[in-house]
Amino acid sequence: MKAWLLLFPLLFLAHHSPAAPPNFLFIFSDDHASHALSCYGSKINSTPNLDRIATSGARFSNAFVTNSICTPSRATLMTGLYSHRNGVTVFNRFDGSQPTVAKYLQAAGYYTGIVGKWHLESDPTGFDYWSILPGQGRYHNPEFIEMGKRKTLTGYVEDLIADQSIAFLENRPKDRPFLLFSNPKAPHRNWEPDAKHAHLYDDIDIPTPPTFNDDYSSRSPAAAEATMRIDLHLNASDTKGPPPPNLSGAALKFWKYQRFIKDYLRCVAAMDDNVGRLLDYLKDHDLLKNTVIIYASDNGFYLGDHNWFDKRFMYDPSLRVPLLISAPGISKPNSVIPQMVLNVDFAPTLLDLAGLPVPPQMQGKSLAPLLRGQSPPDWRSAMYYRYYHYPGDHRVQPHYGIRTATEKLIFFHHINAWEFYDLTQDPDELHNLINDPAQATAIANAKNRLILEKNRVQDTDQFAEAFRNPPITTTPPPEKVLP
Ligand SMILES: [Ca+2]
Repeated sequence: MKAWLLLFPLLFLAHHSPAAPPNFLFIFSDDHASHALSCYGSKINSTPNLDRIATSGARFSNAFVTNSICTPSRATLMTGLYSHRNGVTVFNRFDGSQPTVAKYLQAAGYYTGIVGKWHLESDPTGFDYWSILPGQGRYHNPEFIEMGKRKTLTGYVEDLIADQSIAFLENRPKDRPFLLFSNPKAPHRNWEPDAKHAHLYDDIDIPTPPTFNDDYSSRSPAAAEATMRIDLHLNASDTKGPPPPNLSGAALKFWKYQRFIKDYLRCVAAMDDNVGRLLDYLKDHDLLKNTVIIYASDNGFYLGDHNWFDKRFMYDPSLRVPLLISAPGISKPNSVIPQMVLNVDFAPTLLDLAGLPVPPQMQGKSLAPLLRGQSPPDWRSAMYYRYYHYPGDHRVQPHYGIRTATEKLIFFHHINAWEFYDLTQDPDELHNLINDPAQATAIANAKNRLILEKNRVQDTDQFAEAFRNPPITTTPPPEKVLP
């Protein structure tokens, strides 16, 4: 056993508050964009059960991920570390010998479990019980790996994940707090609905997003290179059959969008129903009063935004994720928290809410002060992002950048191309201002800020030097740099 793990129960005793530690139900879905939840103002669907979490607790209106793709985001959830620190930058195998939030909570006495999507290739560690989908898993009659043993279950994946999650809660030792990750597969590609929702939206057209016809004209070449366009790259498997032969141009694109978005939203609806089952279980067993409920997605998603499906790019539709937290006695009902929060914050938050110390290697911050309604004056005002997977499935150029409340700077380092967006004037990120002379000072400052943030999170690989090549002539803004 690792030395840190041996020490941890002692640390727990030292820091443990008099109140009983809370249970945790963490629902971590796959590719669910925040603009497909009604509590986030969705114009295209309704999520009544997810909205229950927002109503009883807090909705974070500026939650972002540090690498918008499945496997890396899951490694970050477990470790509280950026991809370059936990070793999972693309779809590589997670080194399960690392400290994780599950191990820390398990060592402190929690009964820990994970059901559903895992997607970290190595077997889960730090869990007393696990039943995971192999890889991406299947929507219908899926196989699970339960504690190392494969089993095939009959039914729809979202129902089966909720069934096993409820069984975990039923069978848990009742004298210990629990940590349960109940991780949906939905609404990941290729968006296969269940029979119950197969005809939802049959009689209506789903509206297209405002950036549906983005032509990428002001962007770097990276956008045009990506192979994730609604009109060009949704295939017959995605649309569940070939298009009518008489369609072309805008009409064909609209047809493909309808086929994609309706199935996507049907999968969301099935997931939302099962979130309701879990919430009902907690309610019926008097567990709501001492269970922290968290809902988040591993990344956002382009729902036709910029003529895309999928994620990866640092633009807001995939950078932003839904994050709902109901923490009894801590979060305020129906509250909205505007501060910039990241997926590196999830693990520290769980440990802090459990009354445990946040281990020094973790790179995120506990969200507990924000849940209490506080506004810490030193809260982060910029975030660092980095994407690695190229050519991958969709030829999205690797890039890194920073986002503040008002600006976004992106560097596609393989092709030495920059983009800069003024989010106050251009929230849809349609006008790349990198060559606008009026923005020269703002861009130079943003480049300096990018260096600071890159160093702050200790991302110091070979591309750091490539990045330093552009001349930087202005004084960096005042910034506290961590050692
Ligand atoms: Ca995902």
